Amino acid sequence: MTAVPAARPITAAEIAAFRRDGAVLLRGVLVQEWLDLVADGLEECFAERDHMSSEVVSRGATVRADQLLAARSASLRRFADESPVGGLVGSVLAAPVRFYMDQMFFRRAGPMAPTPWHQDISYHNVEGEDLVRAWVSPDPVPRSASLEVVRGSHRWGVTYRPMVGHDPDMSEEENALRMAIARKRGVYEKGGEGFAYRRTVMDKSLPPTPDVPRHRESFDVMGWDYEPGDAILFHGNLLHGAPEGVILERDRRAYAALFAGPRTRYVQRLGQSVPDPPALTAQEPQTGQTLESFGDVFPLVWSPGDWD
Ligand SMILES: O=C(O)CCC(=O)C(=O)O
Repeated sequence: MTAVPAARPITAAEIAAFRRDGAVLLRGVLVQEWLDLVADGLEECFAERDHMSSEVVSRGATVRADQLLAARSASLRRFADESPVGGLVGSVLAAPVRFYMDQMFFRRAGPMAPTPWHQDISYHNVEGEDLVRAWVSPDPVPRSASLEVVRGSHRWGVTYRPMVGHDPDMSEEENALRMAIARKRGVYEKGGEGFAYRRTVMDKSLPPTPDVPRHRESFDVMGWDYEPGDAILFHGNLLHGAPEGVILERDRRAYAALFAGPRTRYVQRLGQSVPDPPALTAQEPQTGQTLESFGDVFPLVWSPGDWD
C-alpha cells in the first residue's frame, strides 16, 4: 500500500451511492497538505506546457487540458501514489487498485469553457467495470460550474463514441472544412505535438454520445457544490461533462486521476484519444491483458485491508 488513510472513513451509504449512481461526492476526506500538493502541481504544469498540453477554446473561454501529469510533477506523483484518493477508490470497488493515469482541466476565473459530455473509458485503451476517476480541486466549485454526471449511466452497458476529432467517412479536405467552420464560430484547439483531441479518429462502430445539453430534461443530471477537501469519485463508464455559459468568479483548477481495479483490461481502441503511458507502450501491450500484467508500470496503491 502507498495510499494513506482519508481524513475520515468512507461510509457504507457513500459506497452504496457510488454503486447505484456511478458517482459520489465525499465531503472532507483530504487534509490541507494534499490540497497544497495539488495546487502546486497544477500551477507548475500550467506554467510549463509539454508536448501533450492542449488548450481548448470555446467562444472566448479556454480550458487547458494536460495528460500524464504525475510523470512531470513530483507533487502530483506524490498525490497520485500516496494521497487517500487511491484507497477511497479501492473502498468503493472493494478491490485492489492501481494508478492508471491523470489529467488536469485548468480554467482561470472568467468565462468557463464547457467540457463536452463523454465517458472516460472511450478515450483510453482500456475497458472494464472498474476504472474509476477521482476528481479534486484546491478551489471551491459551485454547483453552477460543477462537474455534472448522468446518474446511473455507468450501468447502461454502452460505450459511446467521443464526439471529437476526425470523421473517417470524410475526406481530409472535408474534415479540414468542418474544423474551419468550428474555428469561425470560435471553437478550436491548440494541441501539443504529442496530443490533441482533434486528432482522435471517430470510431463510427460506436453509437454517438447522447446530446445531454440539448435534451437535458430527459436525463437525470446530478452535480455538487464542491469544497476543497472533498473528492468526487465517478465510474469510468459514466456520462459526464461541465456546463457552458458560466462565468467563473475564481479559478477552477481540476486534477483528475484515473485508478484501475483488477478487471481493467488493455484494449486497442480505434478511437483512442489519450496516448498510452510510454512505459506501457514499451511493453507492447495486447488487447485482453489485464493491467495487473504490467505491475511495474501500474503499481498497486491500495488493497482491501490496508486501512484496517
Ligand atoms: O472538470 C472538468 O471540466 C472535466 C473533468 C472530466 O471530464 C474528467 O475528470 O474526466
